[in-house]
Amino acid sequence: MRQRAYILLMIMSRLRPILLHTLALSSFFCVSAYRGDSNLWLPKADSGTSVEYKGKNQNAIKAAEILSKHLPDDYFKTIKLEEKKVKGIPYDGYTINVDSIERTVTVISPSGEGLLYGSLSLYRPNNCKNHSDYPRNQIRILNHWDNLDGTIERGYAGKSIWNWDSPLTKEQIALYEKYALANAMAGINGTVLNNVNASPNMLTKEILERVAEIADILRPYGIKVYLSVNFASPSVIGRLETADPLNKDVAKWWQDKAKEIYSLIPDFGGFLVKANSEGQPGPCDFGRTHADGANMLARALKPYDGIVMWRAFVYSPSDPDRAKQAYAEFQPLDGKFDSNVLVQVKNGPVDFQPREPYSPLFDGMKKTPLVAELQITQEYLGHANHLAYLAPMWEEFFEEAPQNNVKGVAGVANVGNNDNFTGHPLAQANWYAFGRLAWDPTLKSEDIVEEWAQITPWIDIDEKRMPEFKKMMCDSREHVVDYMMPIGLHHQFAWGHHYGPQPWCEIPGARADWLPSYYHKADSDGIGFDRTIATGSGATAQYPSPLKDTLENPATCPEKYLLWFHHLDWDYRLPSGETIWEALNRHYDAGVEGVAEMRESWQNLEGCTEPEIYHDIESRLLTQHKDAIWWRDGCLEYFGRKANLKPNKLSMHSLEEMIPVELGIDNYTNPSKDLLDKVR
Ligand code: GCV
Repeated sequence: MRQRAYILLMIMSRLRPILLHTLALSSFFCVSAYRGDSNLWLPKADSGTSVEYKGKNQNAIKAAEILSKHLPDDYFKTIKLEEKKVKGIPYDGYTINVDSIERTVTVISPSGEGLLYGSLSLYRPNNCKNHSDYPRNQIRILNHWDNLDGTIERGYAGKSIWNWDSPLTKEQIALYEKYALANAMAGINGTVLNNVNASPNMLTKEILERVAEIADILRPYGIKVYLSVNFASPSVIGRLETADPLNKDVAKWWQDKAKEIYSLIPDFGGFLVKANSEGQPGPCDFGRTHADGANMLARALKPYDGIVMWRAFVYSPSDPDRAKQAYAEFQPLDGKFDSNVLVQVKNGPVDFQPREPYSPLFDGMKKTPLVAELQITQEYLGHANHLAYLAPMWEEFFEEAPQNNVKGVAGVANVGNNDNFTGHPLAQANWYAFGRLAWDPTLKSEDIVEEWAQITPWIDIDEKRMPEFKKMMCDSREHVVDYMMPIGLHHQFAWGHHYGPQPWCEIPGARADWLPSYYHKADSDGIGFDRTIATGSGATAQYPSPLKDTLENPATCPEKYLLWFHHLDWDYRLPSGETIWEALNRHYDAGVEGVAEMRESWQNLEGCTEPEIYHDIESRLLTQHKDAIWWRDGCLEYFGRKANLKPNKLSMHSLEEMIPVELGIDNYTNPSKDLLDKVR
């Protein structure tokens, strides 16, 4: 869109003067690469402290090494690490005793991991005090969707940090150490190195040797390495004629492979498997069940204490409701998995949308340990351009979904080889918050973000400005929901790369459940997906009572999930008295307004980081603001045309302009500001 028309339209729509001012300023900013914020939340090197540790545990030795390089608190002269059992402290928990007279801190734990976590906890603000803690989940794991060619599926911070081609260089080792310490400080204890859309070549000898090198670097930091495996590996790299899990040769192939892996990596964690999903091979190709497949792999890993995390992200193209399918396929298998299998379930029943109700499998799998899968990378939340602090979303999930059988939490990583690791500098907070919530899901988003800001060296926010920073961060995800898909709308994204709105998307021959119209079902009468038992797909029946009944009735269904579960007339009135159309307008406008407020907050926070980072974030917020307007106009213009209604505010973009917009990017790319300014 041409600049003059753009400004004219802005004036017409009476947008805030601040927006006009900053949009005009924007063309002067040119953001270059910088290295300033690559230190994540790691402590600064200084004189360190004197440490006493007499044991031989590698994690405790690492803790002692870190403490001797970085002083957690200059009041204390000595830190003692003691490995011993303490009543009430589990294996990887710890307790801290402070002697203020002797100026000594003692970290006590039954394990080296506990000593490491206890030691690292001392770097959190005001944490050199008597306290105890332990991880609520045994598995706290990143899932990298990194490919062997260096690309990262849904990765927006550059290429993969893993190197598969040659022995590691000094720089790579230093990078992995930084990654490992950052993870350990957040409480993360595992990492799956490669994409769930796994190449069979991942299990070749050459690659496994590289995996072993990485595992050696991460081990002292308490981080186990895991791999995603391709279920057809025996017939691709093993040259067997089948990958049927009930075939003896296939089972033997996996047993031999496990033996080979453990000979290289004695503490290898296990396998993550995406099977019979989005074209990946799996046991169903041979008429077997997911349990048959998972158990066969689990038995190969069992002698070494390895585990299988088997994903429940499945949906066939033909079913009338994608949201019901994982439950329909997996719930009947509850109780049929071996003890070292965990079923890994995405937080919501569709796919990492800005807001989803929780997956009913968290209710339905009563006899199976589960791993809750969250997405840290922002596939559906504006990639690395939009500020969306995700802890509030995860907090909502942990509060709403039953956690009885959840033994692990997995996060699809937002880590790449960009200087700052995460593309958007503030997206580092999501990586950190993921780890902290995996450790203790009862922590509060606003406390985590304050803690993160206080320990992150490239950011310096005084007490006076902290409330503004916290508000900006904590409100950001709700703004995204508002300007993208409020009141339960979902999957209105552009085809393939999922950046920007495309409620109008039509691709000849495409799977229906990959198209926005499958989800919004907007027509001249109304909008929304009817998932009720009474008249719709019956997805509400997958939830237990009384929740089922609450969701079934539009009068009691929470507004945030209304169009997820109901198809409602345009003039349907919410309890507030608003029609659906009015409520949609209110939310979309609030989303745009919310981004304008975040930009104002960021201006008020100027000086809290070095200018280069400040301007980078400022520029990304401007892109987000333009994108929010694009989203609002795209959705309200499109739905308004269906409903024969006009948006409340004059749009800045017409549907005729927006429909032909093509970003032309792949699934590995964050669209640049210049590209977006050119095409949208
Ligand atoms: C790794 C969504 C994403 C895919 C991803 C898949 C999954 O469909 O768009 O990129 O594939 O989820 O979680 O397996």
